[in-house]
Amino acid sequence: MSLLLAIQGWDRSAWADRLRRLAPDRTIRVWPDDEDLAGIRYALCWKPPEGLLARLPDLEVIFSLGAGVDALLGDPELPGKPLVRIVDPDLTGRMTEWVVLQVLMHHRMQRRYDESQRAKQWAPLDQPPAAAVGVGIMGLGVLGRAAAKALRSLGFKVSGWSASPKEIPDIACFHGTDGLVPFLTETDILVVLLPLTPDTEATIDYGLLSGLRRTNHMGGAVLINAGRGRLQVEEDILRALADGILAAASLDVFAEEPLPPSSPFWTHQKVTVTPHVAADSDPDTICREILRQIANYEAGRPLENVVDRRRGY
Ligand code: NDP
Ligand code: OXD
Repeated sequence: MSLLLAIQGWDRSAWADRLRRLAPDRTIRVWPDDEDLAGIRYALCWKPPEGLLARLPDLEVIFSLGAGVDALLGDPELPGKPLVRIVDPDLTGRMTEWVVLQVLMHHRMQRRYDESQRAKQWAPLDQPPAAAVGVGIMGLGVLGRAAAKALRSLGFKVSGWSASPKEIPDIACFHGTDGLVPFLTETDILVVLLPLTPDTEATIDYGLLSGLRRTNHMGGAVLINAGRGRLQVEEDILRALADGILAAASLDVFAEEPLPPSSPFWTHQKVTVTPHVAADSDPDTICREILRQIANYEAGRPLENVVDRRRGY
């Protein structure tokens, strides 16, 4: 019985090498090199081609190599086997780093100091403390909570928004449609860490951005999105930047990836672009985690972090 690696968009040889080294007693097949799909019990996937998993007659468990499962759930032929996603301290720590980096860059007005430096201008700006700034996190799951706690420990006024009610010490928690407006009203810097589902698609639109607080030292609200590109309406972000509703945006994810050369985000003065790297899946860490889960499963213990297909995350 073997494992299949089905990866698009990442370096599959790095994953295959690592998995073979960590599981020398197992047969590792790699799509598309291996054509024989019989005998595969476990599929380890990142954006596999649609319909591939439906062709595995012996499949028992689908493992996502990332935290988000929108690409897998978007496969109309996805088999109804358990779908397990990544929850791992390494990935969580990487996301926390990226979010804290972006929040501090905007709060400390680093982009303006970069401009001053290039112009050889010694131009100090008024700097309020973190406690004067509201950071609102959309999505209080594994990644949102960790980022919220790190930002709180830096002194920011942190709030969060989720589907169901939450209680997190020192963090103002809002939920559902009714909680959205009060959540936005207190938010200068909006951090998006939602999963992409039919309910969350295109949530970040002009109307939502207009609800953010803009009377702050940054000259407007700030949007930071590391969730998924299709959560945001990209032309609405550009309009909000042009209208001064948004002072700046940091975007790690886009509706089309890689971001096409024609995208105005590349050269926009107020936009920071990173190429979907906020929290990379490290092959060594993730393969170890999946092999741990497989060992548990084969010992009759329950799988962890199984996706609730009804909710879509
Ligand atoms: P979780 O499933 O742990 O958390 C998701 C959160 O979103 C939950 O708090 C959930 O609410 C909330 N949520 C979902 N739907 C809604 C809705 N309709 N309204 C309000 N809140 C909602 O996910 P993670 O924190 O692990 O990951 C979040 C996302 O981050 C991933 O799905 C992926 O898209 C993205 N990601 C991006 C990476 C990158 O490098 N850019 C890397 C890794 C992940 P509730 O708690 O009530 O269920
Ligand atoms: C993930 C990602 O979902 O890297 O893990 O986007």
